[in-house]
Amino acid sequence: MKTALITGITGQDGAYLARHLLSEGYKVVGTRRRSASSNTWRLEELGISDQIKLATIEMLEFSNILSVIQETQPDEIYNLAAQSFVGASFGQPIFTMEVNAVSVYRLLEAIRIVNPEIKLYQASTSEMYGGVSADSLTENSKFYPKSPYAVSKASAHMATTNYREAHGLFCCNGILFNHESPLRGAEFVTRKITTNLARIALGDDRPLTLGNIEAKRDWGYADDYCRGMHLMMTQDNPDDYVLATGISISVREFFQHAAWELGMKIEFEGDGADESAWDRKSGRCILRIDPDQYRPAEVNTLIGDASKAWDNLAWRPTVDVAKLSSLMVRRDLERLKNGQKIL
Ligand code: NDP
Ligand code: GDR
Repeated sequence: MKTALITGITGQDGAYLARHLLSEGYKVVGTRRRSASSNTWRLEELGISDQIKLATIEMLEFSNILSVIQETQPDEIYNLAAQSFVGASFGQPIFTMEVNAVSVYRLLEAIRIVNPEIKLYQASTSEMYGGVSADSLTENSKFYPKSPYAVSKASAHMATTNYREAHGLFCCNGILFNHESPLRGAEFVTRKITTNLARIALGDDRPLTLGNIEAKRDWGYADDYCRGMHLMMTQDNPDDYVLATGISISVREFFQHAAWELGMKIEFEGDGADESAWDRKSGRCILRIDPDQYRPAEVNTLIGDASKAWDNLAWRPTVDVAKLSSLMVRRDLERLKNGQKIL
């Protein structure tokens, strides 16, 4: 039986990846940081919390990382732990760099010390391309990070490649475009839209507020992408792969898809920061623009080309963005109807 160590098990991807690896017969050890209250709700929602051994890792502590790897003796490590919110990284650049970039060195060095045969998956991101204007981004596209988050991830990406080349470690960068699900953190824009529209559909008349609704993203389904992470780790040779759907739509369009799913009839009024959206069925304003949500530097459009993953890994996304928005908003509606707290 192989053992996988997943850092960041309490996040969206940690939950789906853990479920996938369990179904593949792995023993899964998941790491979370110390906290006064439990935040394992995603593992509970997927019904796998009792099958995972939890360990505590604070990614800023080298000795902590080293001792958990020594105790666990994993075959594979999936490094998902990160300060993953782009918006917050502008206010916490040094912390973001420490957790997302310097900690990858901590992990790589710990692997070299404990057992250089341990494989590493590093959670890289389409944000590294940031300001590159290209119709379709591949593993060979240039990086142009537009936030401290993107700079930190580009740095971690290059460190991972360097350890593969310099020390012969089996490490892969998964360059994943945005992937969402009903387990997505509520601060990310897709889930912010679906939780708030569900609340509004149940009668709450406070409108949703968003920042730049013209930003376009290539949104896929997290479960598909976590399957792709595992495929990268089961190849004969380590390599980097883009995972994306190849379709990009705006925040405005995602909002429309989710609102239509709830039977709303949307009309937009005004421009820029004065724009609003109305549900003509209920006559209520359901969206206002909040300039405080604008980012100091924005990534306008991202579209990925996952041809390499299609060809080498036989990886395919199974859920398009319309279906994704529908399953997210329906799940949030169900949660609210059941009196569940939105987490
Ligand atoms: P989440 O934000 O949902 O999860 C991040 C995880 O990292 C949480 O478990 C969090 O713990 C943990 N964490 C944060 N800081 C620390 C720390 N200092 N020490 C230990 N653990 C820490 O992210 P996702 O699951 O969405 O993403 C997983 C990874 O993939 C991240 O690295 C992200 O940057 C990257 N990525 C995500 C994409 C996406 O679209 N989802 C796309 C491309 C890359 P806690 O619960 O305590 O906060
Ligand atoms: P992103 O995701 O920055 O792409 O990073 P997010 O959902 O936060 O933003 C996507 C786009 O929506 C715009 N936007 C808003 N975003 C948020 N969060 N809240 C708002 O109110 C709002 N209004 C408009 C943003 O400006 C942006 O253009 C995610 C994270 O998961 C990263 O960890 C990951 O690396 C990338 O996806 C790929």
